Amino acid sequence: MSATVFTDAESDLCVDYQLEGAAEGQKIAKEFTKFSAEEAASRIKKNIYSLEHVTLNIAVTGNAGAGKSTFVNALRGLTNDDEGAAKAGVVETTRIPAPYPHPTMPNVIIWDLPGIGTPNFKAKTYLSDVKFERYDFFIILTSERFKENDINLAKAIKKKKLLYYFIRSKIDNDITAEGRRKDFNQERLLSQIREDCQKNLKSVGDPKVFLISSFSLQDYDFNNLMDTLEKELPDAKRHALIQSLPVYSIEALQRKKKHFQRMIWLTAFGSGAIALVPIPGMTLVCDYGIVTSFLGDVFKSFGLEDTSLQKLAKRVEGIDWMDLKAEMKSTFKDGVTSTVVASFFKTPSMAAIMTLKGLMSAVIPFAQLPAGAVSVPIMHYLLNRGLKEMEGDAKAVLEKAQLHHV
Ligand SMILES: Nc1nc2c(ncn2[C@@H]2O[C@H](COP(=O)(O)OP(=O)(O)OP(=O)(O)O)[C@@H](O)[C@H]2O)c(=O)[nH]1
Ligand SMILES: [Mg+2]
Repeated sequence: MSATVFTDAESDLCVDYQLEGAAEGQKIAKEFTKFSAEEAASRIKKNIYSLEHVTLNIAVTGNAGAGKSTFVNALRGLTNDDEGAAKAGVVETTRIPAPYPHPTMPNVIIWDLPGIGTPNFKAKTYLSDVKFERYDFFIILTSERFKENDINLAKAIKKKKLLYYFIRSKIDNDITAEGRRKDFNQERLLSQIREDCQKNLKSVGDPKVFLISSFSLQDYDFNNLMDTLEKELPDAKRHALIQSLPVYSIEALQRKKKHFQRMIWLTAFGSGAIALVPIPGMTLVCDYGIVTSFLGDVFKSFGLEDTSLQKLAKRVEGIDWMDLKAEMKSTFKDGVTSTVVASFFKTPSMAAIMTLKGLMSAVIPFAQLPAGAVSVPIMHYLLNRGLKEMEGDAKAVLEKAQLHHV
């Protein structure tokens, strides 16, 4: 297949299909050769349902004042002053495990745990006191050196074969303090801190330590931490984590987009693979419920809801959230409703649809799929276009808010 016979937009699609999700699409197509069309479709729908309903419980722990509550808030896209934020500050000590559901994804819960050694939480019984079996992974924070309590906790978590990650917090403070020196070199300072922590943690093995500032997740090691979690968490948990991450930079947005691109095949097959009864007035026969819910998830996860824009605007001096909203130009700028989705789905021409099917046959063996599966490539194309439109809006918002570091 030579790319020159395609328009630019079609060539883009070829690349997307081949690079971003071909393997995923082929895997799902196999289901249809193994099971009956109904059975395969029902398995896919179950898979989508369980992804949407997975729970993720993140435990954040560490010594008093390490920055736990502030980090919990940052993960939820909140500042310490926002409504519903975990209380933080020099005198507000966390005394019991406190659950903080993510503002737009309540199935993701970030737990602000009391540090070891605070009254009622002794090292020996700490894990059972905080009900360790509840959490998918632990984050152990310190703003100085890791102490004996941190090390003992890590060892105990390891013994239970649970995941844990060390964070050295408040890195911005170190940079401000050292930045006054004439021979200041940020990279050198960061590697010194990292090495120092690792030396300090030798007895736990050779754990990675992530250097983070809760005030600027776009800097330092937060992205590395997310890369690591993406590798180490099981599929469904990863899905919940990536969807719930705040959109703090273009890089964070790209991570989400890649993730949703993989989800598109599942959604295309789940919504379009078996013949359904046509809805009067609709050109496309598909399961609109699945499609609307997917596009709605993208909208929410990209931080495009009014409430998310309002939170973002609060962090940027001199910007009203309506200025951010005004940057959004896509079909979905006012939200993903069934009416908007229906009109979006009326747009492709028949010619485009035939080209698509031809293009995608190179990746997916449609001949082996049930007759209804003819709408799968169209669904894939439209979902991808919807995703790209919303990505455009999200980028424009980030740029306006001047958060476009890469
Ligand atoms: N500069 C800077 N300050 C931070 C950061 N994270 C937290 N702080 C500040 O450190 C102080 C303590 O933060 P908290 O989030 O309350 O710490 P904590 O671990 O929850 O404290 P306790 O619940 O009392 O154990 C607050 O004044 C925060 O504003 C950070 O990343 N950078
Ligand atoms: Mg606290």
